[in-house]
Amino acid sequence: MRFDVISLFPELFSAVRDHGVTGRAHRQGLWSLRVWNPRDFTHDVHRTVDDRPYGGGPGMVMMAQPLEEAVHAAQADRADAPVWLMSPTGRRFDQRMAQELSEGRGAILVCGRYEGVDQRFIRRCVTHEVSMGDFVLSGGEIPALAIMDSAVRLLPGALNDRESAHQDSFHETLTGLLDSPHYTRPEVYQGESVPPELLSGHHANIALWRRRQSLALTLARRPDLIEAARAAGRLSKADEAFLASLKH
Ligand code: 9D3
Repeated sequence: MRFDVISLFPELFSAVRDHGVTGRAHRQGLWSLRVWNPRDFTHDVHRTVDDRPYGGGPGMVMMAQPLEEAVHAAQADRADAPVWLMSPTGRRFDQRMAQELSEGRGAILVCGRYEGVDQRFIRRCVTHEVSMGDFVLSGGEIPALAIMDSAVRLLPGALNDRESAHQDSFHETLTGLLDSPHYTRPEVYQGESVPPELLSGHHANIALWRRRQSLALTLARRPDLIEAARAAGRLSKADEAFLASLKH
């Protein structure tokens, strides 16, 4: 898999190339990364990449030409790659999109800065626009890092056996429930004990405790996921009885 990133801040991408699960996968040759700076595709002495918006208003707009030339450079030997623009007005990125991305050959990720990018670049070059959600960032770099992280960790061989034991499409798409709480040593920390169910060694009781913790947490924090699980036929009679017991 290969990612090409278009960004005014190329140094940020060492985060995903050099560290953690994605760094290890990169060293294993499971994916590669090339970063292109639009400033290197300017033709004026000031290396201008932005200008004032037509029609007025606050902030600056990224010019089409340096972005388009950077995309063309990235496309030189992979013209078929989808071009994703990181945009606050894009479709919200989710686990299904991560999964589909990980099954392909990669993408060209374009990171905007300032107030936005010239619409003619979007029309001419961009195939998808994606957002991380309803909060304001200063640019598309952190979304691009998140997208690469989410896709690379799904590549076969990216996770070791222990890391991948828990990974499956049910747990990792939003048809699942929220995870139950985790505990590790020591058994008593600052006077607070691990829940006795987890110390019992009784596997059926442990599974029941975790299931109930998941159901209660999901009902409290993400009732939409309870509804989705119910609609998908993923709640048993026992689950429904437990959920009903929480309401009084
Ligand atoms: C506060 C400025 N906004 C005025 C209505 C527009 C705006 C322009 C540019 C807001 C953010 C940005 C920079 N953000 C991104 O490039 C971005 C982003 C985000 O801010 N939130 C969630 N996902 C993304 S993807 C790219």
